[in-house]
Parts: sequence; C-alpha cells; structure tokens
Amino acid sequence: MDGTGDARGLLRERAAAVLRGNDAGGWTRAAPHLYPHQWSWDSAFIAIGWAHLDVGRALFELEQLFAAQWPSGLVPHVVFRAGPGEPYFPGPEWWDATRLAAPGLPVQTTGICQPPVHALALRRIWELTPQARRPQVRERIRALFPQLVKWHRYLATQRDPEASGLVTVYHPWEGTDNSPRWDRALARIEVAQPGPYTRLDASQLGDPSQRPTNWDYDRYLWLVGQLRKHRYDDAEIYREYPFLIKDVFFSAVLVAANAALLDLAGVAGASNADQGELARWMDRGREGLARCLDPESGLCADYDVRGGERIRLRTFAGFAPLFARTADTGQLAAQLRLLDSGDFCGDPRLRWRLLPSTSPAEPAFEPRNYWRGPVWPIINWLLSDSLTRLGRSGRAEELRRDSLAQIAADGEFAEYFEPFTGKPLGSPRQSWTAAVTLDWLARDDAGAAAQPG
Ligand code: 2M8
Repeated sequence: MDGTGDARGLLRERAAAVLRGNDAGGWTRAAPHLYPHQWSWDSAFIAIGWAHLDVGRALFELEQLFAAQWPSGLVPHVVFRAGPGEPYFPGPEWWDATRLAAPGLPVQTTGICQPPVHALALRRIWELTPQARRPQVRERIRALFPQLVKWHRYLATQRDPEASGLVTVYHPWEGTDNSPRWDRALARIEVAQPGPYTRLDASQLGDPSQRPTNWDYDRYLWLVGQLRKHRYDDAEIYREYPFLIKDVFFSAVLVAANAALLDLAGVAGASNADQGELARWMDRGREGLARCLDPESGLCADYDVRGGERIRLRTFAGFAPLFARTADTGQLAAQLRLLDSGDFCGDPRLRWRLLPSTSPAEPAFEPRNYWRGPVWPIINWLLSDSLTRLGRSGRAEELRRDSLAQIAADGEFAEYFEPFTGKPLGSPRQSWTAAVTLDWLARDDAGAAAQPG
C-alpha cells in the first residue's frame, strides 16, 4: 500500500463504507448476496470494525448476536435475519434448530457454533472506548459479560466432556469449512444422501473452483440431518454422532478469549467464582494444546475422536499455541521459526509473507480454493494480535503491513486471497475484511511500534 496519509484515509473511508453498506440496522450481513445473515464469528470481527466508527454500534452487534444465545449457552453459527428477498442455502428449514433445542427464541438459528472470538471483540471495544463514554459502555459490558461466561462454559463442558482443555467440533461449518483437516473424517461417511438440494454459493460466486465441492456439501448437509435427528443434544451427539474432532484452533481461540474476559473482569465486576472458572479453563486449554504438539513437525495437531487418530497436516491451525498466546518461551520461539520456514510464510513464491490457510507444501494445498490454501485476513489479524500481545510486535507489524498492502492492492475487501499472486477471491465487500482493515489502519495512526519481534 502507498503509505501516505491520503491513501490510508481513503482505504479507511472505503472500509467504513463496506460496513455501512452491509449494515442491516443493528446487525451486519457477513457479505452482500453470498452471506446475507448474521454469522457468529463474523459478527465479533465486525464489532471490532464498528468500534472504530461508533462503540455503541459495536456493542449492539454483539448484543444482537447474544440475543440468539441458546439456553445451553451455545451461540449459534448463523442467526437467520435476512428477509425472503435475500436467499441463502441451507436456510433454517434444514436445521429446525430453534423448535428442537431453543424454543421461545425470537429468531431462527442454526444448531452449531463457531470460534469464540467474541471476548476478543469486547476487550477491543473497551480499549477503544473514549473516556467520556466509558460509564455507559461499562454498564453494557457488565450486562453482556455473564452471557459470554455462559458461552465459554458451554464450550468448556458440553464440548469437552473429557475435561481435556480441547473443544470438540461437530461440523466443518464450525469455522473453516473445507479445510483439509476434515478430509479423512468426512471420507469415513460413505453414504451421505441428504436429499435433493440446490446450492446457491457456487453460482453466486461464478467460480465453483473457489468453493467446497458437491461431495463436501453432501456430507455437510447429511451431518446437519444427523444433528437434527439428535435434537442438538450434546450428550446424545457425543454418544452416537459420527463427526467429532478436537479442534486445536478453536481451542486456542477459547484460551485467548478466556484471557480477554479475565482482562475485563474488573470492568465487568466479575465474581471471584467466574474469574476462578475462567482461569481454570484457560490453564486447562493451554495444557491440552501442549499435549497436541507433534514433536516431529513442531505443529499442533487436531484429534479425530471417532477415527481415534491425530490429524497431522500443515495448516494455519498448527500454530494454535500462538493463537492461544502461549506463555512457554521455548514453544513460542520454535513456533515462530516454523511460521517463517519454507513450509509457511517463508515460501519464496508467496506474494506477501502472510500465513496461508494451508501450507503450499501440503499435498492437499489448492491456492484458489477457500480454506485449502488462500490467505484469510481475519486469520492473519488473529495472529498479529496474538504476536503483539506476546511482545513480538516486530513480526506482528509486518503481518499488519503486508495484510494492508494485500487488501489495498485489491481495494474490494475480498473474503480471501490467492497466496502467490495476491489476487482477490471469494466474496467482495466481505464485512470482516473491512473490519480488520479498520483496526489495522487505526494501529497505524496510533503509530504502531515497529520494534524487532
Ligand atoms: C463461510 O461459511 C459459510 C457456512 O457457515 C458458507 O460457506 O456458506 C466460512 O468462511 C465461515 O467461517 C464464515 O463465518 C462464513 C461467513 O463469512 O462463511
């Protein structure tokens, strides 16, 4: 990016315009057309973006999302809010989730969840709140805080009945859809006949090679049918359902999110009991992740509970200790070396030294296909935020600068990018890309320190 104030100002205006354009009044579409509803982790990143424009609006984004929280504590991955003129497949009829598991909820939702980045957003909102607005914002944080604790409790208990510190995911849609991490577990599902359906995503995008295949969709939808059959009952799912994965990335985000809630404990007036619980979940998460470190590769490996095997693939998730902000300096140094090795950011073919979703050295790597290779700005935002908080501001600053350069070169706030050419892929005007752009630009304005990492 042209580093002048004018270029930055223009980019900021354009990013703000994307959020305003996708604003549906109190909640924000993840993207126009392709994702017309409110998505869970998108909302959290979006709230960070709003915080640079209006902290009240930022909080409202999270409040609206948590208005759809289930009695169990689960925060659904999609809250279906768009009208009939904005179709999305699969819609609420495929889930029937609120009737089965959350009757009385005023909105329809799906029945799975996504990485708990919400506490990171809440902390960022507080950091960005001007002094004069702090009393009101503090009140709203106090009101929201117990809902976040309940959300984390759901993940730390229902999604981790073994108390391993690792969250179990039930579906590829719980974050990184067609990542090769799920390939073997999905391949075990031999007969996936979810019934007739018509996808909208591939035609909306105009290039099916950037999206999951029909083979994937058959399995995604069949799994939704299985969850429906189990009425989204976690205990029953744990006993009978075929797709259970201990996801190290998801677990790492929960560790970081528990730390964020602890940072806010004073602001929110958290009870000692809540603080004790958050600290226990955080420690347990760190220990769980340490046990998943593969000594050979140095990467963290997911665990397929049903298959009884570790998932040893070179993907961004292998850096879970970084995303979790590990306190172990030896682990930190080793992971930072790997990050810049030829398998990841050090691959000389990369247009920018950013973390791709899957390593180009991995046989499953596909540079244009969704979570199988492209660079995702939000993942690089999470990484740079972690590195900053770990005191590695030099490397964090490079990630920030390169990410801004990538986004500015495109100018359309793409959903993801081809790692070698830097070409924009997926949906343009993706809300969370605009949101992290606003956050990165503000760090620039604040004169982000470029100290050696
Ligand atoms: C993508 O997932 C949705 C299903 O949830 C889809 O492909 O239709 C993923 O990138 C997911 O992580 C993201 O939250 C969502 C909306 O941006 O899109």
